[in-house]
Amino acid sequence: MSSLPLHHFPLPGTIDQIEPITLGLINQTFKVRCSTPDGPLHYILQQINTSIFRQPVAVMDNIQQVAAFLSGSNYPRHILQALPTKTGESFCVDVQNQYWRLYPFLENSLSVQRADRPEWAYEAAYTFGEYARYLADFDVGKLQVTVADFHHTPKRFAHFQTSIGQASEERLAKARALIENLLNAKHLLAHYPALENCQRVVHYDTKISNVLLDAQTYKGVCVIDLDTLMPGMLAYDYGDMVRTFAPPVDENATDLAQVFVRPDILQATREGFLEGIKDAITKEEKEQLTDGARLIIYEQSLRFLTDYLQGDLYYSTSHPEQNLQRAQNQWTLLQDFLRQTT
Ligand code: GN1
Ligand code: MG
Repeated sequence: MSSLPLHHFPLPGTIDQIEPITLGLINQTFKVRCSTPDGPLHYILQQINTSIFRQPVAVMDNIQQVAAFLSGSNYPRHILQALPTKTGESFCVDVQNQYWRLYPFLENSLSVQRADRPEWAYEAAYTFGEYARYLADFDVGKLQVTVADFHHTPKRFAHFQTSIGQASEERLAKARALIENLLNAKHLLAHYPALENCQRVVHYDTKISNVLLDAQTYKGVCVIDLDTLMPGMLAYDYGDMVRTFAPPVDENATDLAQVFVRPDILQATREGFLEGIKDAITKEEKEQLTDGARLIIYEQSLRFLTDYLQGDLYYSTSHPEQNLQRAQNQWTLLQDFLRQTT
């Protein structure tokens, strides 16, 4: 950890604690504490995973452009913006050619890992909806597509099909039943063409932990994890909210009896999102939301199973079956969502 490139940043006082934060599946993150005469200050240091974000400079440019746009509006919440390095950049590059950025840690805020109360689901969905509303006039042509075809479900399906041909016999045998199920659900892709008009600024990772909440009031404080800010459709972000808010357990849960859609949370999520975005959503976009959720849940199951069949190249895992279990979990969630919405 002594190799962390903190010397690139003009930090105050003395760094006296660095702890890893291990919740995300993609980037490496550390909480850094500096002791100063006025008391401790905390920061979030994060390495950008360049095997996934192959254009880290473009990622940071998207984040800073959106931050500048929101700063020029009357956006009512904290705007996540990287702190400048000693040379005024929004990131630094270490001796191993790794990219890092530093964010202020927002004191008195917390992130909940699960939407266990309808009020939390409402508040986080409202905050994401409001974010989209304030960005409705941002020219998406200025954003770079840093991960191509991120929610192009038909292409995710095609990768899945390819991965079946590449998998080991052992993994194929273990995944056989789920592979059949996912192949047989291909008809869901018919909803995709209506969702291909990417004219919105989309977050692309709208789990509840990506809205910091006020530690006392649980009101939204800040939208975080902006690496995937890209052009997209509102239905993508709504879909990922449904996928991650609605079930009482997360995608790692293996007790599938616990994987279902909680109707009250689903309703709070929908209401929060629609009240947050207000009249900045069109009738057509509103009609696409539920189809978007179906596709995003289906897609996540495809993505986890693809990774399992490819030997866990993308998502970090703690045991060999984990991506298969995650794919099963998401498939189970999809079944319940379809049951409740058709
Ligand atoms: C990844 O690392 P994390 O949790 O922020 C992934 C999302 C997936 C999610 C599933 C860039 O996000 O798309 O939905 O894992 N991000 C990327 O847990 O692939
Ligand atoms: Mg993320």
